[in-house]
Amino acid sequence: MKVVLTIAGSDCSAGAGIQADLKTFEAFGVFGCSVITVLTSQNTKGVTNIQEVSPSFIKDQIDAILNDFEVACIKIGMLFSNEIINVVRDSIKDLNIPIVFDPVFISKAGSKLLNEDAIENLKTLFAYSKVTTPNLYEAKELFGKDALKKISNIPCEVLIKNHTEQIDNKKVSIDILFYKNGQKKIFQSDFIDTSNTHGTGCSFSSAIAANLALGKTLEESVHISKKFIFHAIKNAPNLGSGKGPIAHKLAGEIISI
Ligand code: PXL
Repeated sequence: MKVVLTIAGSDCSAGAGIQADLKTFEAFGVFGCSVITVLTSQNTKGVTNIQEVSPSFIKDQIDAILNDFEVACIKIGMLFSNEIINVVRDSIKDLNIPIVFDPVFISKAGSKLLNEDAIENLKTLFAYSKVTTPNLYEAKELFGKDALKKISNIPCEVLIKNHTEQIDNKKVSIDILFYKNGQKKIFQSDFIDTSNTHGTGCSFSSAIAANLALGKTLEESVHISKKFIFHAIKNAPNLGSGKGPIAHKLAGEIISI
């Protein structure tokens, strides 16, 4: 069985973060391990508090996994502070394992998940990543306001996740994969008008990590993961009064993984 490791934050409401990553890994039949960087208290309405795990304990968690498991892919999510970015970078920089790096800034409910002074430091992780997966807001912060048109001089592939466009009077969800060689590939699905989007970003990135671990190409992984997220949103259980969680297990069954 393939092992995938997520290094990310805990969401006690279990729609996003580590919990969403593990549910996604389970749906794709890979074994998920989890290193927790921060604890968040939150629900579908937003984040009420954040507690950082000490850098040395984050290192202990990463070492414990890497000293015992053959990890096929790593997903990196919420890192929050410079201290956490630094310890994660030190722990992964010499590994020969593909990394899906989700540069988490903000939650779907609008809560801040990264300190302002850590944005530049976050970019140092691109050099160790196979692909980074910002949403449009994060992409503009990281690469400038023209990010959708052009991404250049980034040492990994860049997937800008889920922006909406109007095509032929129909709203669609678009993801754009920018390759290091300048080529790009566009993925499209129908837009679902819903508030059940909590954890869609985390789950998309962890689905890509699971598929890379299973030996799929990046393009195949993005294609399957987009389909997975579409069905997970479509079948969301409608929980909470804010941005509700999605249906990981059911989506896995529907796309018959
Ligand atoms: O989707 C970004 C994200 C990442 N990590 C944690 C989160 C969220 C969004 O809510 O809670 C822990």
